[in-house]
Amino acid sequence: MNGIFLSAIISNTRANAILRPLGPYRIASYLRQHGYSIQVIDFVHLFENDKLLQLIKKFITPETKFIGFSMMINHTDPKLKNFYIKMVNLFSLLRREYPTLKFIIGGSTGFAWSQKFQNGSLFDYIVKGYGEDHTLALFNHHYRGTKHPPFEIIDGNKHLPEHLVIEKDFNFSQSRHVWSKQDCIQPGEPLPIEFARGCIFKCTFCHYPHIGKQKNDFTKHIECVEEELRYNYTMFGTDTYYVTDDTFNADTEFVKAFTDMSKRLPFKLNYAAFIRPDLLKANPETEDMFLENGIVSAYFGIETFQEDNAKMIGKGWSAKHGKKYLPYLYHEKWKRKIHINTGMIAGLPYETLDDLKKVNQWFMDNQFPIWKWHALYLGRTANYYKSEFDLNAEKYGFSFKIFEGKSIWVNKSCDEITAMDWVNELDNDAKKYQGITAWTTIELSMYGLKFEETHKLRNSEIDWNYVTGKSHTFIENYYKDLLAL
Ligand code: B12
Ligand code: SF4
Repeated sequence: MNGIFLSAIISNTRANAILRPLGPYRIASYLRQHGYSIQVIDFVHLFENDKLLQLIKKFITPETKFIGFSMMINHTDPKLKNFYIKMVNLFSLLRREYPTLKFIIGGSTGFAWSQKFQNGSLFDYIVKGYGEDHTLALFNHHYRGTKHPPFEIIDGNKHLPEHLVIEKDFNFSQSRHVWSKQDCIQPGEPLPIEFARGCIFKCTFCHYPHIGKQKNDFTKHIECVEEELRYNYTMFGTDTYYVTDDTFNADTEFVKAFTDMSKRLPFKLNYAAFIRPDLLKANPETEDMFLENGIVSAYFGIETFQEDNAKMIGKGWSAKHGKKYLPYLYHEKWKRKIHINTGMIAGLPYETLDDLKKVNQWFMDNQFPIWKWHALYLGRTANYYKSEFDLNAEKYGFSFKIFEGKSIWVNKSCDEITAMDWVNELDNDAKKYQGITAWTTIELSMYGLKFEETHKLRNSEIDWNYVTGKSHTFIENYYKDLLAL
């Protein structure tokens, strides 16, 4: 193998959730298209150390020059401490045993490891942002002797951020993601898929750097989408997807083309996606399209119903129309056929815990299946992906203080630690009324649980022992398939 990439998505609620991240596979597929052999070893958090090492060593050959790691999690999350230690120990060991290999980290939070491991002590390269062109340039340099791609030195590490111009080869709109036999997709497994990159909005709390794009920039041609869906169905029996786009309905024309395409497919498509309800309301014809095009679960980032907070984060619509539109859409228009998952933020300055408890009550009274609280994240330390809040915190009424040696934000109603406590309390109060998240309904479908059933059940009514058994079997089969390659 030329490169081996390790990856994991760790659910913050279920240790054994089975979710593939798209990023490392996109890079693997692109490099394979350029003649490199790449092995992704996924779900690394679910393997015991000796098994993981056995797998890695199986794929290290005299041709191997790169070991990669893909990260989407916040590594400072105390719940992920054990995983963090496991990966640091693993990479330290690999570096010692294979001193000539290059170690490379990517993914939306990969850069955050730079500050902790300075001067190339754990990784030789840090790829920041979308990584197809940079990673190909690195491979070409090390295998084919081409020019080294430009980099910046930060924390003594070599960073390859998107903004450093290199020769552009990757064309997203016409790109075709190919899942390979090497990826050991299990029969009928749901897969992540992307149709567009970048977001047309600019929310002030958002840490994603590609915001404020024009409507049609970086959207895939519908023919490429159709080809990919047909291929996955033929090869792996996959008919169910996690759509990773930030706003699936950013472009009404795309939603229309997608709906028409879904009807041409030789199977019934199912998917979950992030949808903006303001765009649905503004384009009511799309409300009907979603009843026809296979969506089973929609994720709405409402964040707040409070007017000043909503204006401040750039989602004024949520306060103005959210409480009227959401019940109409879920109960009347969609007749509960589409599961709605709402994301809310705790820690914005104009709401107290009592106010948020009333919001909890509103969701219960209106019989929504699931809403999730997230503590506002705002920080000064990360050296990439800065939100408008991070950059201009004082302008929005935030200041910072030190708590247990760490800088945390403070505003007039709470601070970062209090907001996290609020999230625990709000989640606890809501738990017994809630069902499962958009992404979990997709995962559970591969264990034979039907959407029509899981959407009606409360979390406590799901047979989690059965689910855990099935996810163990999944990992065992995946492990055997990797060994058999
Ligand atoms: C879909 C998604 C999810 C899904 C993933 C489902 C699935 N099956 O994939 C779910 C809902 C599970 C999820 C969860 C979380 N997410 Co999320 N998620 C996204 C989203 C919208 C898209 C990610 C994606 O797949 N993009 C498409 C792929 C192709 O892009 P990519 O992952 O960036 O990969 C590219 C590069 O990073 C790089 N790359 C990736 N891996 C590797 C590896 C190597 C070796 C190399 C060289 C390069 C490389 O190359 C890839 C191709 O260009 C992003 C926003 C965004 N648009 O990026 C947020 C985002 C990544 N998520 C975020 C967060 C905060 C989370 C959570 C922590 C939320 C929470 N509080 O629970 C959890 C963490 C999950 C975990 N524990 O691992 C933040 C990260 C913020 C930050 N940078 O600090 C983002 C940016 C959202 C935001 N606007 O703030 N997420
Ligand atoms: S929070 Fe979502 S809608 Fe807002 S800018 Fe970020 S990706 Fe776009």
